[in-house]
Amino acid sequence: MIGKIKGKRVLVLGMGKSGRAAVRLLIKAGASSIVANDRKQTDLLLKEAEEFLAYPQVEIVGGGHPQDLLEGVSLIIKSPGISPELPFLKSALDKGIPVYSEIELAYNYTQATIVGITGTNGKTTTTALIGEMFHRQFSGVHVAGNIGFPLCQAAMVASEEDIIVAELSSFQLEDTDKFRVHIGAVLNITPDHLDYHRSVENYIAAKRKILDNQRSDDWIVTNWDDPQSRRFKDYARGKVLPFSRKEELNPGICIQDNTIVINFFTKIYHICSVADVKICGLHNLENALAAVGVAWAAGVGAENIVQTLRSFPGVPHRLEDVAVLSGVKFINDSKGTNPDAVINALRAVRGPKILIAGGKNKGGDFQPLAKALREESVKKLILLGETAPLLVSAALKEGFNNVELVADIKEAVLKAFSSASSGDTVLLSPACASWDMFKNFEQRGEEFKSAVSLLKKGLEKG
Ligand code: UMA
Repeated sequence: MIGKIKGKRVLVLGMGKSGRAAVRLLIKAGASSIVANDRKQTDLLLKEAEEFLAYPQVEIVGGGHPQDLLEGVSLIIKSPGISPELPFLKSALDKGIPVYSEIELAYNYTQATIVGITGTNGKTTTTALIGEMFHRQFSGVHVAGNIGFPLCQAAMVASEEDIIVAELSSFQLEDTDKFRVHIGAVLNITPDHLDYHRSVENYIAAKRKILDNQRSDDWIVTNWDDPQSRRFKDYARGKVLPFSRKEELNPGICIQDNTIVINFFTKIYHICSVADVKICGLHNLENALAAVGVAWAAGVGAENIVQTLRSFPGVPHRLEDVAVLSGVKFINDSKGTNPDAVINALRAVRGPKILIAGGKNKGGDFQPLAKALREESVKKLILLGETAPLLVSAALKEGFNNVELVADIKEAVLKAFSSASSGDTVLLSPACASWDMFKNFEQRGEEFKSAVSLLKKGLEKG
């Protein structure tokens, strides 16, 4: 348990978005001294953490994680992306210094109600969708977490009456202790981040921490069609509200006669037709069902739920329409960072496709994706990044040999366009993390969009 911050010496590990937000919160909470530590070189770090130079209690230490930094430290706040295998963290634990994630620090500080969404795929879309539904119904709604706005940042501005809708990654959940969500959602669980968690079991255990500390009047909304998510009901301490697009459930959110229905024992609410949901694809229908469950459990009215489902366009870098050039459609799905996400994207996009994939390896199995290539009308596979050779051999094993390797996104776009015919779709959906070639998935998606826009200009010039 973190407990009182006042008077403590706290080390914040990693000075990315979440680390910097944690330092801000610690300053506000009255920590006596704060060590802002990152492996980045000190001169670069000083530029990025410049805002803290005005605070004498903050010591900025770059260039690595030397052991002597642990002297006198009461606790460590770890940035989510930092590997738990880091020797510095092991030494801290040996010395009895507790390590918590940035979301635990946020929880320790805030009195606001937290609604949390986890799962392997669809978290960002569902979090944003729930955020929209809540915004229509309540004032004081903050959308935060893995979606890109650190929970500590939201915690600092949220009042007791406010609601924080938080996207929660396994990295964030792993180092929690007292963190509690009033309403949680589990969208689906397939192997991901195995390089970080080392085993599927550890990955699932981290996700399952969303249930820890829930009380009998809390809720867990979980995907009944997904075996791993279904199992969460066995560990639930609060009320379980399952959702399914395949089975009729009561209690539960399901589809009856093409209508989204909430069944809660004797109460039945017909929400809207499946066709009213603006975001496309079966995986997005599941995200919509989860959002309906969370919103209903929170007390959002049916009209606000329906209006949002009808108008919500999706989030950037998730099946984002970019352009149509000479009849060829370009879609940016840069956030498709594991094989399952890409299979979902391929299913959601109709017609022949040219897939651009590859990036940093997270230890996933590419064989199911390779198998789906032909089934989902992929004409050609264009590969880049660290995993390109692995993807080539997975594709060849399935007898798919229309594969081409490229050096960067710009070349990928040009090659894809020259191989495409009118009516085809060029889909960037990498199945891998971006960190081998880009700062993050957003940068990868933006480079894709710029390359498409350059191509457009070239075509216009003739
Ligand atoms: N660092 C060290 N030592 C190390 C490793 C890294 O000091 O051994 C430093 C780096 O130099 C860098 C900092 O740690 O300065 C980066 O920390 P971070 O990777 O935790 O990144 P943040 O900028 O804090 O962003 C994090 C999340 N990043 C990850 O989980 C990898 C963001 O999720 C999140 O939006 C943000 O906090 C706010 O909550 C991104 C993500 O890719 C989108 N998430 C994964 C995913 O969705 O698959 C889980």
